[in-house]
This record gives sequence, C-alpha cells and structure tokens, in this order.
Amino acid sequence: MDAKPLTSRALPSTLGTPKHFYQRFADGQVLDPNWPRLTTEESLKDFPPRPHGLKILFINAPIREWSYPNIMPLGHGYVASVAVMDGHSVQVLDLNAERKGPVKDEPEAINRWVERRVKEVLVREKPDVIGVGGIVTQYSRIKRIVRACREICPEVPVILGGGIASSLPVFMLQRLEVDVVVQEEGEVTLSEVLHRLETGASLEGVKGCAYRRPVRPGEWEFRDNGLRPSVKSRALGLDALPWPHRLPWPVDEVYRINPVGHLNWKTKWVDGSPAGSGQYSESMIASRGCPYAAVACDYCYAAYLGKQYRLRSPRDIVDEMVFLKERYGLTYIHFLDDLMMTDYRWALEFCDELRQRKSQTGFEIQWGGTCRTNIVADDILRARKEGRPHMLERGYEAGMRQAGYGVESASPAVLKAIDKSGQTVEKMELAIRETQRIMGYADCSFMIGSPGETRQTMQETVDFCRRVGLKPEVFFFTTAYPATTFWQLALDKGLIAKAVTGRLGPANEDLIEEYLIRLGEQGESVRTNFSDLPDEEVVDLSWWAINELGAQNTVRHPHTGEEQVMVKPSVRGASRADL
Ligand code: B12
Repeated sequence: MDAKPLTSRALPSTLGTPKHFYQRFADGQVLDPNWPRLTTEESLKDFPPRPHGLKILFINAPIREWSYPNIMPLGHGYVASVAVMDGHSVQVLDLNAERKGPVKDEPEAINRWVERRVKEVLVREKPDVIGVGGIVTQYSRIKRIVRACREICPEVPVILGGGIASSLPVFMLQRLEVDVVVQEEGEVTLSEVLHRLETGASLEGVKGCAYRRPVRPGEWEFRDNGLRPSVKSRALGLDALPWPHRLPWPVDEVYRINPVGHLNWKTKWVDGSPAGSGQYSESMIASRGCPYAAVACDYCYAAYLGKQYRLRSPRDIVDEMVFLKERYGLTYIHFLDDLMMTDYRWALEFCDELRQRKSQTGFEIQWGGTCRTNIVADDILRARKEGRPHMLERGYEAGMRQAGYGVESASPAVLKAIDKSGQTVEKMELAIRETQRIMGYADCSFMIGSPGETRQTMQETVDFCRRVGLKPEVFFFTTAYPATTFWQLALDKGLIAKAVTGRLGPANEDLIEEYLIRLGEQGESVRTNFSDLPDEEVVDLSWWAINELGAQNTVRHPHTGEEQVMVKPSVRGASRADL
C-alpha cells in the first residue's frame, strides 16, 4: 500500500526556483507554491551542498535535565532544512540529547560538561557559522555556550534564535554577545542572513533580525532591523516551508524512544522515562502563534513566532505524519502548538483528512494537541445544534488521544485578572467533562500566584477540580517572562528586583540578567508572586492543592523538580470556615 506523501510530488513550477529560500517569499507569501522543498529524507537529493556553501553548527542546550530528553528542537530542525535547501551543510551538537537520561549532577558540573563538549566539537568541526536557540529559561546555559564559542573561535558569527531571542533581541546581543538575533519564525530570515554572511555583505535591512556591528576594537553598535512579515497560512505560506530536517538530530536513538504527550502522561513529572514501553513518539507543529496572542493571557508568550495565528493545510500535516510514522515506526505524534484545535472548521477538516487517508491507504496513528476550553465547549454546543459529532469526538475517531488545556484557574476573578478571555467556569466544566468522557482524562495545567489570587480563589479552583473529577497535570507558579504583559507588570511592581534581591524595586539590566540566569522550571521558587499572599503561603497553597487533587507533579517539588517525601502543609487541615 503506497503511503508516500502526496504533496512532496511537487507540481511543475512556472517560475524558475530562486537560488536562495528567502527569495521565494514576498510579504510572507510564497511566489510559487510548487517550488520543490525539503520534506522526506528522499527529497534531500534535490538539495546537494554547494562547494562554497557555509558549514553551520547548531548547538542545542540542555533543558529539563531531571527528565529524559523527549522533544527534539523542532525550530532548529526547521531552519536547518532551509540552510540545506540553500546549499549549506549542517552539523549538530545536541547537548540535551547527549545526556540521554536524567542528570542529577550539580548545575556547575553540567556547565563544565557543556563548555567542554562545545569546545571539543568546535575544534573538530571548525564551522563557518554557529546557531543556538531556545527558551528564555535556558539563558544561563546559552550564555555559557556562547562564551565557549568566543574562546575557541571568536571570529565565527553566532546566530541566536527562538523565544529567548525574540523576547529581548538587543538585550541578548549586548548580554550574550551573539552577532545576530533572528526574531520570531526564522526560516526566511535565516536564509537571507546566511546569504549576507556568505557574501560578506552587511546585514543592514535584513528584516526579522537584529545584529551588532563593530565600531572600534571591543566596541559595538547594535541595530534592530524590525520584524519580518509572518509567513502566511496554508498554501500561501506555511505549506511552502520545508519539514524539519530531523536527520542530523538523534531521533532514532533518543527522541522517538523517550515518550511525549499521551505516552508520558503518567511519567512526565517523575522522570519521563520510556519504561520500556517500546512505543515510539515524535513531535510536530500544525500552527504558529495563537489567536489570543498579544490580546489575552497576560502570562503567555504565544506571539513569539509571530502575532498572527496561522495554520498549515491538513493535507501537508498528514503527509508529514505519514512520513514520520513510516520512518520512525511511531505509535504517537504530539503537536507542540501553543493552541492547535482552534478553528473548529479546520479541526474537522483535519480529522476528515485523517479519516480519508485511513480509508485510502490504511494510515492511522494516535496524536494529541492543545485545546482551549471555551473553543471546545462552543463546538460541543454548536455540534448539538447541527446534529453532528463535535471536534473532540471527530478527533478521537481520527486518533486523538490527548487534549491539553492551560486552564490556569477556576476562579472567575483570577481568570479575569490574567485576561483568560473567553474561558468561563461553565465552559471549562463542559469541555473538561466531555474530554474525560471521550479520552479518559483531560491534561490540564494550572498556575498559582496570579494577580487577585487568595486562599478563597485557590479553594474555588480545588472545588472545581473535585466537582468535575479532574486530576490536574501540574500547578505552576505564575512567572513573568519577557515580552509578556506580566513582564511589564512585574517590572512595575518591582517583582523582578525582588526575585533577585528579595526587595521590591526597579530592575536595571544587571538585575534583569540575574533574573534570567535564575530562570528554570516554572519556579524553582516563587519568583514573581503577583498576589497579595505571602510567598510561603503561595507555596503551601500549591502544595495543598497538588496533594488534595493528586496532581501529577506530586513526586517532585512543584518547582524545584527535586524528589519529595509527602508532608502535609501547615495551612491545611483548616476547614472551609477558617478560610
Ligand atoms: C517544546 C516546548 C518545550 C520543551 C523544550 C523542548 C526543547 N527541545 O527545548 C519543554 C517541555 C522542555 C519545555 C519546557 C518549558 N517551557 Co516550553 N515550549 C515548548 C513549545 C510547546 C514548543 C517549542 C517548539 O518546538 N516550537 C515550534 C518551533 C517551530 O518553534 P521554535 O522552536 O521557536 O523555532 C522557530 C523560531 O523560534 C526560530 N528559531 C528557533 N531556534 C532557532 C535557532 C536559530 C539558530 C535560528 C536562526 C532560529 C531559531 O526559527 C524556528 C522556525 O521558525 C513552546 C510553545 C510553541 N508552540 O512554540 C513552549 C515555550 C517555548 N515554552 C515556554 C516556557 C515558558 C516553558 C517553561 C518555562 C514552562 C514550565 N513548564 O516551566 C519550561 C522551561 C523548562 C526549563 N527547565 O527551562 C514558553 C517560552 C517563552 C519564552 N520567552 O521563551 C513557550 C513559548 C510557551 C509560551 N507560549 O509561553 N518547553
């Protein structure tokens, strides 16, 4: 049965294929959707390295070291595809995968290992360009990596990408001493940056990046060229992007083995161990951004890939799923989207595409992704009126086995204070009950310490979970991240300075850097407590909620990740009346 992806058979293109990937786009729109692109490993033969192409080394920093590495850096994979399509060659140093399993070493020991590995590989590979990227919580590790690069090959340009780059571009140029910062989605921008570096041209005017220019020895000028228009949805844009170039990353040996999403629902907060399940999984994304980005959810940085919400075509996504299942022997695919099941029409089209593939080729696979309670609840009610299965019922028929929700709180006051617009307690109840009926469980995360949080609002959240029989996945501490609305609020309230010095106050760049260096799991400690409750009480209340509800992260302290013995927190045992 021929399960070969349909779209990789590019239709004859009318326009000659441009030499460089970025030249294919104007204002985020592809000029000819039929130009060949890198998808399957077989399609690699269409993009041989050019003799004068650049040698690019991508370095992936360790993250969540207490757990098995289970998610390859998809973003690196995407921009690596573009580099290969432009005739450059790609090497990878994936330090997150190299650790293979949980690491219990002291952070300083891990730093020394990181620096030693970076130096060894730089000496061996002698790259022309170095690419690093990640989440802002990886700031301290990435700083060490860039420093090691400077020691070994100070003249080799270092390009930074990912949420860490987009959140504070010029700050990262100055403090991490990288040469170029690629903002938001990086495919088109990196292609143009590499073309400029290859030809020795200035980076002036290259949209989507910020860069530093030497003015005199040891002194730099920093320039931000502003954002590049986001790549448009579906055939006009995202479908013309390559699939991630997974080959250089250890997906066979590491990432497909260590479960993700539905397959590690039970072990995620223990150590994410594969526990010999023999079931393989891999990650993908179907969309970029979030329709609520920059207008709601003040704690979330969903705009980091671009403010507009954009979707790929179900056909292109299922083609990639077909390829991945075949290539890696997968049981499950986890969608990493900030919000996947957003547009109910698209969701139904996606499920239809999977059902058709099953009837045409027998292809089927389990998958999971993120939802929003109000969108699911609205479609449940809409479907009842239209007399059809709703998006989760269709999803389950088409292999959906996990629906993830960032619920955050069940207190209307807190939901308002964090601007979780559209999400009401009634819609949460309808969506979560339906999810549990269809999938057996709802993967819900909550956070504590938001503006307006009180013992009463926490009681409301715990009561809600009890009422709908919900075992939350995790309780996080509300933490301020750059480029979110809460970042400015934390600065205004003096919470960034307090997180470092213990005292409320203004935060200059040194304090901000110290705050970033101390970032890690969503709160090794209560960093930015936006409520009027004392920090200790926020810790106690979250511990009480976790124990009361049997949340997943019971083995590990909710924020340090350290293994814990169960202790009954002091504030509890009090009856409702005392609250
Ligand atoms: C996978 C993931 C994780 C994985 C990490 C995987 C890994 N390999 O590093 C895990 C589960 C460990 C994780 C943990 C956390 N995460 Co997380 N995570 C994600 C998630 C869901 C997907 C990331 C992804 O693959 N995106 C898709 C790809 C295509 O995007 P990308 O990687 O950014 O790449 C594009 C560009 O950024 C750029 N690019 C990226 N890298 C590079 C490198 C170069 C050289 C260049 C040129 C370009 C470039 O080009 C790429 C293609 O366009 C995002 C949400 C999302 N949908 O993106 C949140 C997200 C990145 N996480 C976030 C947060 C806050 C966390 C936590 C702090 C939350 C918590 N639970 O405590 C923890 C931190 C843990 C820790 N110890 O540090 C925030 C980060 C905000 C920020 N300012 O950076 C995000 C954006 C969620 C959100 N909307 O707020 N996370």
